[in-house]
Amino acid sequence: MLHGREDSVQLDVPSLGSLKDANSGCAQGRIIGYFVISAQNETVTSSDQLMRCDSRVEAKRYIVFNDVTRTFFEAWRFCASMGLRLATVSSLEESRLLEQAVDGSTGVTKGYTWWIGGTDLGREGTFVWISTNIPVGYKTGYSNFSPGQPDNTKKNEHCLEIGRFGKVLWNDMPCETKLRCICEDAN
Ligand SMILES: [Ca+2]
Repeated sequence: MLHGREDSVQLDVPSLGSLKDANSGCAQGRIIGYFVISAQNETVTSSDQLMRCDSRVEAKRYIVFNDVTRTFFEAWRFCASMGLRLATVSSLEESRLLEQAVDGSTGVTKGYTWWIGGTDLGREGTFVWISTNIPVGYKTGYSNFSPGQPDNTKKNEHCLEIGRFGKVLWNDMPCETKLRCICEDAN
């Protein structure tokens, strides 16, 4: 996987000018990493700029979709089809932002539940954000499960929703359940 990433970088090495553009927009950390690899053949200054950018707080926007219900994997692909990704939540600050997005969304009704991007399908009890391949709580320890969750009811609950046991508290649910979903734009 890493090899593939490096290949893709070499196929599209950004010019110094485009690196500066990326820096001014403060692209998400994952992409900054790609640029740093390819920047090593350019100048040290571009690498330094990108590192400073990476240390900033990422701008993140949650987009709540209330019209159509989808399975977890349908929701995952739905977000990707718009250049977004299924929501990830890595801090209390982000969880508050998520709550604001839900409260401010159009057509929201009491009892609605939404997929976010966590799943433990790979290994029971170990949740990963499918959107970023980063383990839930990685480096932050942050999680926001409802008390008693995840409970893996009938040993068939492997995807994360919010809304069932409190507005932004997490619960594991069967992945084939059809729910509304929340995407994010972290660029
Ligand atoms: Ca559960």
